Amino acid sequence: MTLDDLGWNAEFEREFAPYHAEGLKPARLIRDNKITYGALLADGEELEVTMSGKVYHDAETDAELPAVGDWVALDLGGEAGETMIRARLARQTCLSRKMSGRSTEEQVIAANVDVVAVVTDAGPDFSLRRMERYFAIIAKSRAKAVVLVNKADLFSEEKNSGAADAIRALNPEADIHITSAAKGTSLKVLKKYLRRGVSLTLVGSSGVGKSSIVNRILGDEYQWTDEVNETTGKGRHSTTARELFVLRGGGILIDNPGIREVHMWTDEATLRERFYDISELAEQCKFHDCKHGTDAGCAVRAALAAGKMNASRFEGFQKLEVEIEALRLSRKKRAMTGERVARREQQKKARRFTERAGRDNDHEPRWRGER
Ligand SMILES: Nc1nc2c(ncn2[C@@H]2O[C@H](COP(=O)(O)OP(=O)(O)OP(=O)(O)O)[C@@H](O)[C@H]2O)c(=O)[nH]1
Ligand SMILES: [Mg+2]
Ligand SMILES: [Zn+2]
Repeated sequence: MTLDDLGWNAEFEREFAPYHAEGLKPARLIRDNKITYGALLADGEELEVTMSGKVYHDAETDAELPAVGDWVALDLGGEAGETMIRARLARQTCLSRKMSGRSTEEQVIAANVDVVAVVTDAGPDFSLRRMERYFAIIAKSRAKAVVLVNKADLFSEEKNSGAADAIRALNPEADIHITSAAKGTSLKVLKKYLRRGVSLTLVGSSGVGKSSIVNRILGDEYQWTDEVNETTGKGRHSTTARELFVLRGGGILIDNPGIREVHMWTDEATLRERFYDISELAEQCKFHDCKHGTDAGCAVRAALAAGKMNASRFEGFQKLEVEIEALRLSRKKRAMTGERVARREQQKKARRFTERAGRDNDHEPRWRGER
């Protein structure tokens, strides 16, 4: 493997020159482990890395922190044997979305991507309004827009082509393909984009088949996907961190966790508040730790069955704990990095103090002598 296989180019090379002089190594981030990152080096070696305090401090917003797809300068001989991200190269493209609500913060979905493939289906996931939003963020990213109307095996040909036509009408510049990850139909069209050094990322709602498509292309069950959830009719959450795969035949695939309507950058109370009615209902469930799935005496499912509750609201409620967990992890990452910085500052201070004390001692006899 070479850097070019990972998407390296002359522009990155130029920007990296000063880091090269410092003995730092270029690497591409392939996984966000929340506290650490997975990084891929030119020789194909994969390392677990942490960001330096400087990188953390220089980032004025979360969006400026390293993200999957970013090129970084690594210090392989960091203190205590840690491999450190010393700098992040400028993003040539960047797929991100604005946080909803008051916050103006941006969340990076994938950095340095050439093609963004939005995965949807002609059935329950189909929404032209949501597709509009995807097209808007892709346009901003400067990547090429592709749409995969997946799960074609589940719907009639008319329904699939009707969905594709409606999407095409929204954005004539986008490439629209009808696919089935289950049957392996039409996934070869993706090969057309996946040339050496080209990065393609898959986005879309949870359960539309992004990981299944990645699996198909990788040709093995690299990623875990679950059977369809009997309550929601969707696949259970499987992808939790973004993952970048370098294909043997050339090209780079970036899988993503499903993009939820509820964003995870708000606070826990606000997240819970949105579903206070369901939370109250849940208190009437027979079991205290009811998962509202197959547990007996579930008040939430009873309300759902009685048509007293909107199914999509229930789905949102079910994802709530996942959202909250994600929120906690991102907080923890910030806190831990903060602690790391604080510890280092303390060490520096201690060192300065010792040095000064040493200097004072040196001076002491002379000072006495002068007196
Ligand atoms: N019938 C049919 N089922 C599919 C197809 N593609 C995926 N599935 C099923 O849909 C479910 C969800 O698929 P995943 O690939 O995990 O979906 P995902 O988009 O990666 O979901 P998240 O990781 O949660 O965002 C699984 O049970 C898949 O087997 C398809 O083309 N046809
Ligand atoms: Mg997935
Ligand atoms: Zn319940």
